[in-house]
Amino acid sequence: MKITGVELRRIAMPLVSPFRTSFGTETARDVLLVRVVTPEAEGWGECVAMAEPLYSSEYVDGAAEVIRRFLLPALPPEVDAHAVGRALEPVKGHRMAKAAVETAVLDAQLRAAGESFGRYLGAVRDRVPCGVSVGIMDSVPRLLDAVEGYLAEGYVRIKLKIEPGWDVEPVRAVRERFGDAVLLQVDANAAYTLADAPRLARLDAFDLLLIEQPLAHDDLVQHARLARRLRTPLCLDESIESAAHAAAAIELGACSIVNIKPGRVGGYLEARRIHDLCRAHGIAVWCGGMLETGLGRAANVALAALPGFTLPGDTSASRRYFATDVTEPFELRDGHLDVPTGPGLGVEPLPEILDEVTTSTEWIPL
Ligand code: OSB
Ligand code: MG
Repeated sequence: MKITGVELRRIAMPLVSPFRTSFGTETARDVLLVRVVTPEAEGWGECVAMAEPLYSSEYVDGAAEVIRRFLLPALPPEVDAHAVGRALEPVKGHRMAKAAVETAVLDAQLRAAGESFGRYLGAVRDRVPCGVSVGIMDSVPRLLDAVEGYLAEGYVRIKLKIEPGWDVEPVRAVRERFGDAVLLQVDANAAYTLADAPRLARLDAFDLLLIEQPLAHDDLVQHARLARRLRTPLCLDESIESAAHAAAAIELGACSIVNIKPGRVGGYLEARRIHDLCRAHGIAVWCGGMLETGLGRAANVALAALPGFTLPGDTSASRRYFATDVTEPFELRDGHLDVPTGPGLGVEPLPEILDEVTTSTEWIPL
């Protein structure tokens, strides 16, 4: 495919409620969308970088800059999704920026070929079970109300965000109120150190599916030490930036479960490699999220339909995040989302809504 040009579009998406994690509070998503235009088709890629470099070192202004200044100029005249990864290899890091470009090219390529993301990636299911990530709240009663609402909507698994001072008590309260049958897990976003091992071991009493990323992103060795001191399975998110990181984590015994976020690892092709590697090693994976709009969500849901995704993902319905999504909303049916079947992402941005939320556009001819 020959790319005519690329549009970088920024949209502002208010969240339905503030989302607090150990690294900060989000009240709106500032999203960078990449639209690749070719003579045959257009493709969309949603960049998952957040406004500030708190979850990882990437941030949305930086991603836009690296895309316009280094990534687009590195693309060869003829591209497909695999060629994008190879061409961008010399640029170190910036995986969220690279993922957005590769996803847009893959979407254009698949739309031109009439093939869906799910089919291309190797989906084996037509719908996926959905969990929900519940932020840190001001009080335990507020948390219980939020969890009650999500369970009533049909979510099949609850993830509680935790941090020092908000861990054992909220977990105990949710277990006491909703019982042992609820699939429950926690995510610390790197807020602890190995010195907190005794505190984290107290979570063993609550039969959690997993503890996600308790320690720093660059500390696989200490995660391996911690894993040996906990009964609850350890899952890594921030630490896994590539298949090579996943291989190292598995070899070290730093985790027994991996949260795969395509944006964090440089795209859906690398995400699939991680899935394949984990599957071969008996490591369960699930699909994480970065508060995506319907565009990013469509591809995540397709990925989550691969055979190794044996745990429910953070692939929640549109209304968990936004009053109005930029695509037709993803809606929960019986705790599941349907995998889109149309060409490419299988969803389209709704032009009027997209225009309403757009804060800037930039056209870059190639
Ligand atoms: O650590 O999984 C995380 C959202 C933003 C950044 C990091 C994380 C999250 C979530 C929400 O937990 C996942 C989602 O529902 O999209
Ligand atoms: Mg996480």
